[in-house]
Amino acid sequence: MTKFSAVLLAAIGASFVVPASAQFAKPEDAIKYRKNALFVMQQNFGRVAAMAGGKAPFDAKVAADSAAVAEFVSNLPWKGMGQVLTKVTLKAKPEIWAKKTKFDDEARKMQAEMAKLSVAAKSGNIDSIKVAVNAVGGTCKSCHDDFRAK
Ligand code: ASC
Repeated sequence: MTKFSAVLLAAIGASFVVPASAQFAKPEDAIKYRKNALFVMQQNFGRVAAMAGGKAPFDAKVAADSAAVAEFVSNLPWKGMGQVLTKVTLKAKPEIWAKKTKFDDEARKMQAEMAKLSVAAKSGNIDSIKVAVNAVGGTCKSCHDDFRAK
């Protein structure tokens, strides 16, 4: 390995240990990041929820794949919650940052239920999927009631 590539590799390695707070070039990027992650999660969860609610035909493979994506993406939005921006109107209420422990707890509960949904979807059992979809939906609603502006 040349000295140059060693230095390059070290720099690449270092870029993965930058703290979450330094991850975004500008606050707007953090907002875009969390919104887009929540959007991708909702699209995938919504697809499974539609099947569970009889609004879409049940396709076990699509359900399992979608639930797996929703589970993975459910880990992502929270790194983008570091910033409070006052100059733009957000659906995210200031209470998120005032009651961050409660917010984080609600986020964790959602992730836990989303992981259970992913397991249920892999099993292909529509009844288990229905139960898990309702549990996830409950955690979405609870957090929105507390922390999302209407
Ligand atoms: C969804 C979605 C939500 C939740 C919520 C559950 O699909 O976009 O915000 O489920 O409606 O009550």
